[in-house]
Amino acid sequence: MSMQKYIKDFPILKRKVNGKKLVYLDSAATSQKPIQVIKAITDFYMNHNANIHRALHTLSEEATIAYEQAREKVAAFINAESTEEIIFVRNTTEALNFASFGLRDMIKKDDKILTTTMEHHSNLIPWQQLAKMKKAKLDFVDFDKNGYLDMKMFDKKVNDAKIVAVTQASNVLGTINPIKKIAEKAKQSGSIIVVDGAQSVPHMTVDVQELQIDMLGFSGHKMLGPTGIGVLYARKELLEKMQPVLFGSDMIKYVSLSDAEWNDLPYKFEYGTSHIAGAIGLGAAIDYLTQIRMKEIRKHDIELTRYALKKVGKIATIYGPKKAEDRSGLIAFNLANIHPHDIAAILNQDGIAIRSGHHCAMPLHERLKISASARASFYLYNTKKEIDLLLKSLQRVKEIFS
Ligand code: C6P
Repeated sequence: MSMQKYIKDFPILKRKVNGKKLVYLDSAATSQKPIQVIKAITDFYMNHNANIHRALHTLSEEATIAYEQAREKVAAFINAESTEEIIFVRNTTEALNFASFGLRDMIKKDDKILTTTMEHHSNLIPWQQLAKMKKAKLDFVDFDKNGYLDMKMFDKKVNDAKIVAVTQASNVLGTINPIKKIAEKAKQSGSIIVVDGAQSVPHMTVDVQELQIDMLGFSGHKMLGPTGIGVLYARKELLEKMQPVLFGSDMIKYVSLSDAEWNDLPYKFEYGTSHIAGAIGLGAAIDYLTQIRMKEIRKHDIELTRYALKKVGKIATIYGPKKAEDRSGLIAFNLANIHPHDIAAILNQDGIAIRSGHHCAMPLHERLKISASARASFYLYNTKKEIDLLLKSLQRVKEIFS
């Protein structure tokens, strides 16, 4: 397979777990990191470490340049109009909290916030809290038995929505939602469209201008970058109207004893000392992904997902769309009545890492009438052979419980 040549870049994939070669099928939780990213972070700490935007000495200047170059890479990666639209945050969760509470002055009593029943908690709780704070209404678009969003329901509900908050790819169903269509309708209704890109940005081309979305959140750690760094993209015009959520340090232009004036974009939203090495690591991850090309990564995901749907689908119940083209690179499933934690524990004996539980999507699991699921998720370093090993191990689980 064409991606095979990149496996050697991931040092951790050489290790053994329980005496078996590691098969890492948990990239939707966090991806592994190539040596290029690890080296970029080490190089920063070994040769350039200093705080940014604060001092005139050489190290500080080098650190500032590297940090701002990372912002340029992020802007180019999602085709933002300018770097002013890229806010470095800690992760998708922080991005979506900044989105919701940043909009607090634009939401009033009885305004409608529309989201879906397939959201991760990170794109649900911030909106629940905003709705409670402002006495606004929270409404939901449901999904059908194949895991597709009910677009008729969306069409009906979007008309009077002030905010539409939706995931581009579900971390359980795998469904890739029609964001362009959703954004078009949201625009016609005058709604602000916020997209959770945690599972999409690492796996496919996401062009914010082409999609015409207002905001997008994503995490560096799911796209080969380090933990602790993420991105909130928002259109400049919107960021200008939004309020900061965390206050202090360099996010100001002027401070008196009684008040403060906010800094220019994007710094208005970047409180305290930033995760400088994290941003630089994310920049290196973007270089790596760009060199492979997102189109190729998407193709690889589809190929592996199609194979997994066919193979694992024979013995397990897989949730979400049947067509690999409509899904991101993951399958969540249940195997007979065996608890997903038992499945994961036995797979771990075989060196296979999967996730089990509610995957921070409790309402989605309730909607499926299950309490938990097992999930295998793929990235560019996974192979069909590893899916064969997954299947073999799942068969062993079945035998143990028969
Ligand atoms: N989902 C998973 O195993 P953070 O943790 O902030 O980087 O990402 C939150 C998040 C938001 N939206 C979606 C769709 C996600 O999948 C996630 C993270 C991980 O599924 C950890 S719960």
